[in-house]
Amino acid sequence: MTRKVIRATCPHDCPDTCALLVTVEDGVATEVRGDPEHPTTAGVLCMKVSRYTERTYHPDRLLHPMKRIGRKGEGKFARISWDEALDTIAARLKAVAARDPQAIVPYSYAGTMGLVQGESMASRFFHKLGASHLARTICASAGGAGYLYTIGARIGTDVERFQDAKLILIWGGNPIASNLHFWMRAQEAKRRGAKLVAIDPYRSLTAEKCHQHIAPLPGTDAALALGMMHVLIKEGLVDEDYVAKHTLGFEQLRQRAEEWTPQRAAETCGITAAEIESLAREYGETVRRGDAAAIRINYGLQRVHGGGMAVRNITCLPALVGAWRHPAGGVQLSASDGFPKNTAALQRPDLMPAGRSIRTINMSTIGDDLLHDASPDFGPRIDALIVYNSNPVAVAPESSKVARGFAREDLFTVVLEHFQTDTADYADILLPATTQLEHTDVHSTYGHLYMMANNPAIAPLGEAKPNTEIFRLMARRMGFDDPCFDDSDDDLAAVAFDKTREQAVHFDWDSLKRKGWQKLNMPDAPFADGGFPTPSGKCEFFSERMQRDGLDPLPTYIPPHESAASNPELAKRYPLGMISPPARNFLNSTFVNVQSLRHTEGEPHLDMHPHDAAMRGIANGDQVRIFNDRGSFVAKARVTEKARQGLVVGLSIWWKKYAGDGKNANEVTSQRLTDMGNAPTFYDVLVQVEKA
Ligand SMILES: Nc1nc2c(c(=O)[nH]1)N[C@H]1C(S)=C(S)[C@@H](COP(=O)(O)OP(=O)(O)OC[C@H]3O[C@@H](n4cnc5c(=O)[nH]c(N)nc54)[C@H](O)[C@@H]3O)O[C@H]1N2
Ligand SMILES: Nc1nc2c(c(=O)[nH]1)N[C@H]1C(S)=C(S)[C@@H](COP(=O)(O)OP(=O)(O)OC[C@H]3O[C@@H](n4cnc5c(=O)[nH]c(N)nc54)[C@H](O)[C@@H]3O)O[C@H]1N2
Ligand code: SF4
Ligand SMILES: [Mo]
Repeated sequence: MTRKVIRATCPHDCPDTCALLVTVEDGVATEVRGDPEHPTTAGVLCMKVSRYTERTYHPDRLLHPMKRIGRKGEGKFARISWDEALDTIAARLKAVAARDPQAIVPYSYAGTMGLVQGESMASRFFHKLGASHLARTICASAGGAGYLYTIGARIGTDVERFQDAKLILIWGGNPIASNLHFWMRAQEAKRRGAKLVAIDPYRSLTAEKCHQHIAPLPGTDAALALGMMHVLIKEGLVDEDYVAKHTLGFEQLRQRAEEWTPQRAAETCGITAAEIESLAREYGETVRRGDAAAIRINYGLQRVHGGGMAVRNITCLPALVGAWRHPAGGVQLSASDGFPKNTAALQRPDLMPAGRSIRTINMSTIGDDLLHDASPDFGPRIDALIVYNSNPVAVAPESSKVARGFAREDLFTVVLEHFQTDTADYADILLPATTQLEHTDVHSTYGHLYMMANNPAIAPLGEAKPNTEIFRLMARRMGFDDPCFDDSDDDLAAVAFDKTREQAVHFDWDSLKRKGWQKLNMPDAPFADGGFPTPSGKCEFFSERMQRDGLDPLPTYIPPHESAASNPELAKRYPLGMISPPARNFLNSTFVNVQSLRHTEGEPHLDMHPHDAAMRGIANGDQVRIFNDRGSFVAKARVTEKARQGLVVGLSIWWKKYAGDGKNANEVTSQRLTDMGNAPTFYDVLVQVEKA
């Protein structure tokens, strides 16, 4: 028997980007474990990925190209050859491109976060074709925008420092489920005497384990942060020296914060003024003592109308009190801008047809866009869609419209997938893609500071091919002869990071492949002495860029699109707020088809407060229908005080075909967008619930 251990990387859309060791026996992957030497992974994987071989060798893996033989959405396919698949695709795309290549739209997100199997060869292909651009907004662009206006780049406190903090605010995140290796650091901080505070409308697994849980109404975090600023300024907890040297607009901020008394903020947030006062005092006093106060913002709080502003306001707090002076202080939303990605080398925007402006389709409104006719504003109707690394029919908002769009008979749809997902059911041509164990990749991350390598552990299963290879073959069929379409996956990985930039001067693909991971060159406390990468070089309490973009240049509160306070008319019919954050055993919609993980989640649930349940005659375990004007879905009620009164929680994202009624939470979510970043508002939803 031959036995080897391969260095790999978890490809999933998770901040932890774990270093994996894959055991291969006689060409078969038999075990996937966490690398004990990698500092953030520390030998630990989440349940999902420790079961990785179950996913890779799943009996439902797509192993051959297929063409649709039933109705769209029905999921009936027949096996075809790669030649037939590629010939069909090339013929259809050429016909559409002859009219207008912008009628062709790529649709992809972070099924894999790899820089090679994500947007490298695929982007080259679409650039050369002159296809529409896709704005990849579905997850993080609202919070990202708020952070960028304030701090200048998505750089923050190193996750490896959090154990040294004395106070950690876990704000809009559920790290036990979705950021486990940060939670391990927070636990270590707790053992060393730190206090952990969760700020979350739902008593999540994480909130249950923190010392304190503050439960604001969804979409009101911006007001909470303003109330904290009010207290910090009024009680003299501001670091005047830091503010004078490294921030912009304090005087205007002071006036704005003055309006946000703890009473006013508390009313907006549905919590008590005392909670806001004591949180602000504890935060300010921790820093004043010379200890570290750290904030981990996660994306849960920015999936609402004012999500960008909420992140912006929270991001002002560390500069106000000087928390950045300590390497364990400050804030982390994302670490992604620490990585000097060489996007131009990977994606080759120079291949785009010269002198033509190309429209952008927002992935978060794909429902409306697929149903849109040609118009001068919109451009051509979407005639062809190529989906990879994403499952829009399950994950995109206002799903009934998404499904109607995908069902259009005149739309040509190609899906590259591991499994026959809800989206794959609508494909005209379905292509089998390799998993992380079968292909090469290189990774940046958004939760730690290591460049990561993924070596293939096993040969591709069946006739599966890497995304890169599929786009190479499609390029050849389209007659694209630029030599860049011959680049191998190793060639692509070798140019992934820009070695002229300080953070990655030591990047070398051959050695990274052998070692598995390598930390970026980054300062220990990134903003201890200011140096913010904003236009002013300061943390911008006042932002001219925001003013230019038509936003309030100062921290403010933007109410939800749908809440009892902001839309009382709608709330008469649909009185309950609904959020649908990630379930622990799924990763977005990935893993829902892995039986052991699905069985752990059970079935689609809806958590609701005993009072809200009793008013509707609903008992624990009843099947309930959740509905609004956009649609409805069915789930099993769990009557629990984890959901605050007035709020229901449906952990997600279920494949529709595994739900009793063939629907999921996105039936009721809306396509309305956030205040900045054009992101979806998944957690800004009003519904009614009744016994099914
Ligand atoms: N197991 C698992 N891990 C995952 C994922 C997964 O699906 N499953 N998804 C991955 C992806 S793509 C992402 S983007 C990250 C997301 O990871 P997180 O940012 O941690 O986001 P969520 O888990 O969506 O939300 C975290 C918490 O935010 C709360 N929340 C909802 N609305 C609000 C609000 O208005 N204010 C506040 N303060 N809190 C609110 C929710 O109740 C939830 O408990 O996780 C990644 N990791
Ligand atoms: N209601 C509700 N909706 C949400 C959210 C929510 O919290 N609530 N969260 C939102 C968020 S944060 C996000 S990020 C999006 C996520 O939405 P998506 O990015 O669509 O994520 P997944 O659902 O995990 O789907 C990824 C797909 O990519 C496939 N895949 C993985 N690797 C490869 C590969 O190498 N090649 C190919 N061809 N395919 C591959 C997987 O099999 C999987 O089906 O969903 C959003 N939707
Ligand atoms: S999903 Fe996240 S926690 Fe789980 S192995 Fe991957 S990177 Fe690590
Ligand atoms: Mo996400």
